[in-house]
Amino acid sequence: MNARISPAPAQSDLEAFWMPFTANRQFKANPRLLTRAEGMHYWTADGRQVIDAVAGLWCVNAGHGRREITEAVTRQLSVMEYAPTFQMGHPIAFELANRLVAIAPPGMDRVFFTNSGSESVDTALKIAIAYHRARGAGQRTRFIGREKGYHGVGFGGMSVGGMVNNRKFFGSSMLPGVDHLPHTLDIGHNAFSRNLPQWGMHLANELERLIALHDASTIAAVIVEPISGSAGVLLPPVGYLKRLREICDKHDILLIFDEVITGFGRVGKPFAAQAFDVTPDLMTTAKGLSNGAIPMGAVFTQRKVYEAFMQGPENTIELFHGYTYSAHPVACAAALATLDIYAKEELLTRAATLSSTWEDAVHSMRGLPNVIDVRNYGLIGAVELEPRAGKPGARAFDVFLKCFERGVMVRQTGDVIALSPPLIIERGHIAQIVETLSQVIRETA
Ligand code: PXG
Repeated sequence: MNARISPAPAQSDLEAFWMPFTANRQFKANPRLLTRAEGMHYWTADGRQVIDAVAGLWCVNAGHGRREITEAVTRQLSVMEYAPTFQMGHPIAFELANRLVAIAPPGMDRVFFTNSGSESVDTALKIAIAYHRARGAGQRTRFIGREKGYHGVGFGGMSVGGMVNNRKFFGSSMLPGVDHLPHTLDIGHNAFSRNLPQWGMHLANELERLIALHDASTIAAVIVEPISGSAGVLLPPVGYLKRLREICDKHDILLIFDEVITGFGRVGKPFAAQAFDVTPDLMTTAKGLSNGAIPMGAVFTQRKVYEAFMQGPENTIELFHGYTYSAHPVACAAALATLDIYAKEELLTRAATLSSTWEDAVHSMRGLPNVIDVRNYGLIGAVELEPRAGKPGARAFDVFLKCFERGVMVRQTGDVIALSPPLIIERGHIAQIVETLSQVIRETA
């Protein structure tokens, strides 16, 4: 049980908080307030139980209210609430890095800690540029991202990202020299594919075209999400990621996988790199790392990346980058307790065990009114709806609202309903989520 359950604020008390990625006025006129969470569920301020079909925001992979995490955090707070990691260290930071390396793809055995996915992305981009510089290729400063990519909201992540609304309001305040691959969603060819779509591997060859345009000698790294989450679950066609890896290798360009969503069991292996058998040079993570309980992120790198910095006199700082809260002891304690739960309950592979049940359940929504595509992989699902004429996103937003009223929290992005439940989900929960969502889609004109 949570120790503190806040009373619901009065409507007039909602003004001061400028809410992120939210229609503030619409929300504040009709707030949806969560006050307690346990297992697969939230409870609302008015006492309703709501099943969590999105793991908070793709982060609470081990489910809510995990006592082991609460106890680890409480213990750490009482022993040492904070310690710096600039020219100082504390033991559990090193322990956590070692534990993470043990589940990481082969060779990815160095870890840089951050506090969020956005910070992980900006860290990885900076490491990529500095890596090339350290090797005498300081002219390699360009990045290649992808249309519809989401890499957080820092200036770096925004620049390599490809979600138009996240970019257009900020004018030309982007990193220079960024280009974008085409995205891989093609409903014409791939509607209702199960797992990875067969069509579209050739889209990776667009990277060769961009390299020919800019010249490989100017490009530091390619960054993609193995599976795009925020833009509405975009899957990599069979063979696509391997092809990106081959092209990057050929041109000495670093490959960054943004695994903020796909990391920590979402796709049936600890990381998508392992599920797809493609190892990047850098991997950005956050969210499931600490089960969402305490903010934390981590960038994994291949040893060769780290080693490129470990040159020159030993008393030089090799990377002029870091955060006051890098490897915050309380976040480390939360992450260690999270990893213990993942190991004990075999949660990092549970999505693979459940994926065929999950796949059948989400694909049962094919044929419902306005459903133009269903996509799935691991414990990720997406239902794409035909947009209402002239009102993009409105139909899916109505579906999201009605689901919430009926006790199911889903995520809406554009005309897509995205599902990414905690990995502790049971078959009965899957049935409840899909039944409610199906009923609501049927009723939503
Ligand atoms: N990279 C990826 C791939 C992400 O999905 C970030 C970076 C940024 O992480 P932070 O911790 O800075 O938010 C993300 C975040 C959604 C949704 O609705 C997705 C995210 C955040 C909020 C909502 O799909 N992903």
